[in-house]
Amino acid sequence: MKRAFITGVEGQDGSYLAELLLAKNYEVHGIIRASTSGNTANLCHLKADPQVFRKTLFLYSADLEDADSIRTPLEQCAPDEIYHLASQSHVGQSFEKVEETCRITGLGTLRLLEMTRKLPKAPRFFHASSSEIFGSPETSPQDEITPIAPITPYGAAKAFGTQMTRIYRKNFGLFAVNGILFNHESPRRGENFVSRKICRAVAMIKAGRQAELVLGDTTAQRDWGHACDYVRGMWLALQHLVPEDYVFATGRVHRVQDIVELAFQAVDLEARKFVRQEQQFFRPTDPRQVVGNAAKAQQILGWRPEITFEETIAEMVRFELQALGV
Ligand code: NDP
Ligand code: GDR
Repeated sequence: MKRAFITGVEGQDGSYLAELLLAKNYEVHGIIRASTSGNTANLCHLKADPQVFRKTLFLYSADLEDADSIRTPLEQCAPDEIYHLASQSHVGQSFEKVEETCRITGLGTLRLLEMTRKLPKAPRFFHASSSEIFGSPETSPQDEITPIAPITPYGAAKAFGTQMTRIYRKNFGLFAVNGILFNHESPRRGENFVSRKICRAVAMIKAGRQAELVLGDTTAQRDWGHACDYVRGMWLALQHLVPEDYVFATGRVHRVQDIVELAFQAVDLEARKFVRQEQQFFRPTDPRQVVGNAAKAQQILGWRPEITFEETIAEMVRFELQALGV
């Protein structure tokens, strides 16, 4: 039985990855920070399962900002694979919390790499890197050799973690991999990310519990996939013979406005009657031309996204309606 250690296990990706690994007969160890501010519902079903919780799934309270809190469970677990997903992951918030973002997302990654290197038997290491490392790139689509040129504090922190992961691979011989992940969504997405914010608001408006949806830049474009496809990519990346970086993306680009229209259509409402824009949700800088080329992951790992943008938004709206009993 393989053992995996997941940071950020209670987040969107961490929870799907835990399910995937448990289904593959892994023993899964994950850390959750005591002062969790996010979605604590993602692991409820696993914690409630007596066949799983504390049998094959073990959870620890630990914080990336406190190296000692991580070292103990990491050493106890002695993992075969580490999936490093914990992060201050909100790009907009990174403009307000610049230093905190760099400490958690940048320095936190370095701390974990250093601890990993010192384990008696170094495990394989996956770092959740991001398309944000490319900023607003001059070439499209982006791939593994697109220059790193972040334009947001979050992007800069991820760029540091990405480069450190490469340095530990090259200089210390660690089996360390960057998955350069483009946006991916699901019903488990944090509520302040745009896809979830829209789908949740649409359900609330349909239920008569909310009057309007207030957004920032609805012309913004992203390459949006489904989280389940991306965690499968993470696992595949660590099974390959040699450690390499991979872009995970759909190669298709949509506007925020496309999510708005699909979500309102799903409940037979006219978007223009309920949506307005407000300055507070616009960002000082926002990447443009974000679209990934996942040809390398496809060729080497046999990875390709299976769930479409349209299916993802439909699933998210359905989930929100069900949660409200509509
Ligand atoms: P989430 O924000 O859902 O999950 C991140 C997790 O990290 C949360 O559970 C959070 O806990 C935890 N965390 C934050 N700070 C700390 C800390 N100091 N110590 C320990 N844990 C901490 O992100 P996703 O699941 O969406 O993304 C997973 C990873 O992939 C992240 O690193 C993200 O930056 C990256 N990524 C995600 C993409 C996406 O589209 N989803 C695309 C590109 C990269 P808490 O509840 O306490 O905040
Ligand atoms: P992003 O995702 O910044 O790409 O980071 P987010 O869903 O926050 O924004 C996507 C785009 O929508 C625009 N937007 C709004 N965004 C939010 N959150 N709220 C709004 O009201 C709103 N209105 C318009 C944004 O300006 C942006 O252009 C995600 C995160 O998961 C990161 O961790 C990850 O690294 C990147 O994706 C790739």
